[in-house]
Amino acid sequence: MLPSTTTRILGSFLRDPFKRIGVNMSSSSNTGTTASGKRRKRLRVLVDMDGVLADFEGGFLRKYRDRYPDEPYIPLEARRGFWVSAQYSQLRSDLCEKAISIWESKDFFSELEPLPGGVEAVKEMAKMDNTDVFICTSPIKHYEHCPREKYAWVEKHFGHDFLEQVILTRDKTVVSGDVLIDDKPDILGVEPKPSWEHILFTACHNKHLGNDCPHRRLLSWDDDWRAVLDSKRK
Ligand code: DGP
Ligand code: MG
Repeated sequence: MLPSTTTRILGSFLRDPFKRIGVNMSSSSNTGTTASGKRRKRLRVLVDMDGVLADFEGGFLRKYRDRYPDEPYIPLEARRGFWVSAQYSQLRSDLCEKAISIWESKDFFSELEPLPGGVEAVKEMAKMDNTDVFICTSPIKHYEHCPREKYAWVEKHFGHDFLEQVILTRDKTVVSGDVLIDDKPDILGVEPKPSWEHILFTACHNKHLGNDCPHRRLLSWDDDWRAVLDSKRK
């Protein structure tokens, strides 16, 4: 009898052998073929999760107010700066820890609501010719719940197979891609020249940034993300 892991792996391969082979071959060469038989480079799109697909800010504020109803809070219109804890600590120093306690709690990441249109857009991208899509997300360092719940969130909204497309990293500069759609204004890491163009996804904490921010923007998933992808195919 085969050991159960072998049976499971064999089972998933037999369910969809051609898709898996096709994905692996095309990804490794990073090329596709046009109707005229010419080789064409595949586009690799990296999509951030918190603040782009999952409503981190809305989920945080709701749970913070539920847990600390008598404490002051920052409405979403007044959010400034990427780090939520930094702004809460400016409001009152002890609120920093209270803010952190919210996203370190069990079920915080798995219960985040999807941001409007994001899941649909990524599903559409993933079906486009010559396009590989990955969800590229930084887990918090308090790892008890966050990494598992991020996978659970992707499975719930995209299905089990899409777990193949998840990249968990604290340093997105070392991940290669053509484009990274992300709400963090400054994405820094060990690689000074990442391969991707950063498209800044508008969020409550970054919408006031003007010329300080050099990146092209996606205002929401209603904005023309298809045109952004097309601009990178040329
Ligand atoms: P990403 O969206 O991949 O850039 O991930 C950033 C994570 O950091 C996301 O889970 C939101 C979270 N975050 C937001 N504000 C703070 C903060 O003040 N402190 C910490 N530790 N994490 C924060
Ligand atoms: Mg983000």
